[in-house]
Amino acid sequence: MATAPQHVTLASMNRDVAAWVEEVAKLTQPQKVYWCDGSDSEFAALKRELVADKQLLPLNPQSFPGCVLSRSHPSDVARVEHLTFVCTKNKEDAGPNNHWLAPKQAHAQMDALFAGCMQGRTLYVVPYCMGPIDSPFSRCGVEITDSAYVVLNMQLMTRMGHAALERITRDGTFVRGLHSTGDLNPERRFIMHFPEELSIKSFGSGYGGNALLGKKCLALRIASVVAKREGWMAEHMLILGLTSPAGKKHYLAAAFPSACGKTNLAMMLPTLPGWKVTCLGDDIAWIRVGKDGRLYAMNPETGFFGVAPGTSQKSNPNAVATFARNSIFTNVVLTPDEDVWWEEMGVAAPAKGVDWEGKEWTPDSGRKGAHPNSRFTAPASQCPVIDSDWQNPEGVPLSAILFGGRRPNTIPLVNEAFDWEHGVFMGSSCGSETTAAALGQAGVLRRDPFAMLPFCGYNMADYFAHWLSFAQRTERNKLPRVYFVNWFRKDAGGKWLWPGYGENSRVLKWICERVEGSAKSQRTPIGNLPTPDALDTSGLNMSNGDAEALTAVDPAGWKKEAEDIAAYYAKFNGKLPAALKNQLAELQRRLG
Ligand code: SAT
Ligand code: MN
Repeated sequence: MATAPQHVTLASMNRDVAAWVEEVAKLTQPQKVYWCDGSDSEFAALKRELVADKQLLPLNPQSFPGCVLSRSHPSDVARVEHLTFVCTKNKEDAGPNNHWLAPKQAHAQMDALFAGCMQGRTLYVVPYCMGPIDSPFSRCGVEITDSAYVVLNMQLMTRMGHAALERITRDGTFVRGLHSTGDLNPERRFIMHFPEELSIKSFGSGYGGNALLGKKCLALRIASVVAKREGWMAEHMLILGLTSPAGKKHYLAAAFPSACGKTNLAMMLPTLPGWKVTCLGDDIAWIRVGKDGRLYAMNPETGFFGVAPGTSQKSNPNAVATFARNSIFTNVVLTPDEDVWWEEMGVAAPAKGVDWEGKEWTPDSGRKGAHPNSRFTAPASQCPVIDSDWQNPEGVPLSAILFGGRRPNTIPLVNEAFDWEHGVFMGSSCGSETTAAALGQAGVLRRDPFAMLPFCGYNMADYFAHWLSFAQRTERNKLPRVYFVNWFRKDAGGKWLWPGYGENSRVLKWICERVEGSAKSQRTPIGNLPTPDALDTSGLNMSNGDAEALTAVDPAGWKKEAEDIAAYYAKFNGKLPAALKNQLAELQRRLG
């Protein structure tokens, strides 16, 4: 670990940060305070320490060089939405989409938990920058944490350390994030956001979205509030580049709820010959109107925090290459060769191994070896198809925005919005079956507008209005086209109708050709759908019935869908923008 004189240098760089660190240390009583400089040597040293301390297990240096395995507390495996709060002066500002507490009460409750919680532990000071250090659109934070695991993950996921602290000093402002794993007691676990003071307090969890405060807490919940005020957008979206065989390139952003395949789509290997996908980000996009009037998207992160189960050479070869070195695996199986394994990895299960809870495990034990929400943390720079512009301080111009979710029926494979307002309507009515990424029952349909339900830091009705406002912020023809996609349709027997993964390039191709004005579509009551011949299904051996089911309107299903959206809209108590009410009424009228 770095030596004391260097800490003094970092600590003396910014008086505001130092004063806050001192105040927190007084409250939390750590054994020592360590300022992170973000260097490779610091990362390596910290990893060595944790390995020596048995908090991390080193993996096989031949097959997974520089990689480690972490096991969480068995109760600490996912985001905890019921324990996540937005604390604003007025309850109405947090909206029906957030749990709310008055700031004063929230601070009192949290400070009582933090009092003395770092005794015997190290307090790490983690200055970080979301977005390229040199981008005017980036935002900085400082996370104080007592978890070295969090420090390592922050090092992979953000621009962390010395350069970030310099930028904070230049900016004169930063988001304060205080985190402690506490005693990991689920009864004493809360994630609180104070958007009006630009601060976050998180206690009792070491899990990604609860503990890596730059990610969902800053880059989505806090940033969404700042973005509303400043006229930009903080979105739960991947960003990808799509290049056609003719060499024409378009950038797309896509919002899907957690664990619905954003990482897979973001770095997909297209099956269609001549098409190329390059990746700019897999989870978060900050979007603003550029000088030319188009919407520009930037990924504020530097790594991928992806779901492990289901990630294989077949489903996502680029992810497999990305996490092959210098990565952290959390809650997966350890094999006797000190490799990692998980369900649907595309590799035979080891005859015996150690499961995510650290217990001996065999494939016939009747339980999963890896937790369904087990994760890899890997540097984006190692992605074989990382886009050359992924760190462009201006971001990249978007040609299309996609929304999607897990919908076994009714929702077609791809549907193009008539215009911006219709696209916002599509985003606002996103629904998806729940997954293991959040605690709770998986597999039930819930409305998850813009895939932002767990991440929008203010009243969702105001958020809808903010989205609508972009039609006034630039010329309409400069706005990206909007699409709703659904890779998850099933037939009556429960079989997937669409092969997904690399075959999704067929849908991207249609979208790309629509943007360029060359692909055919048919106007239907629900949107513009591909004509039967417009979607390239060559070589898929799909039955006509299946192809038809994927791109046809199911009027009965859609009437039910519209009713369900109406019921959802009712939650917004008259605050819902009129444009969306009209969109719903128009849809119902078109359905007859
Ligand atoms: O744990 S995270 O919130 O970062 C991942 C996710 O649920 O999207
Ligand atoms: Mn996510």
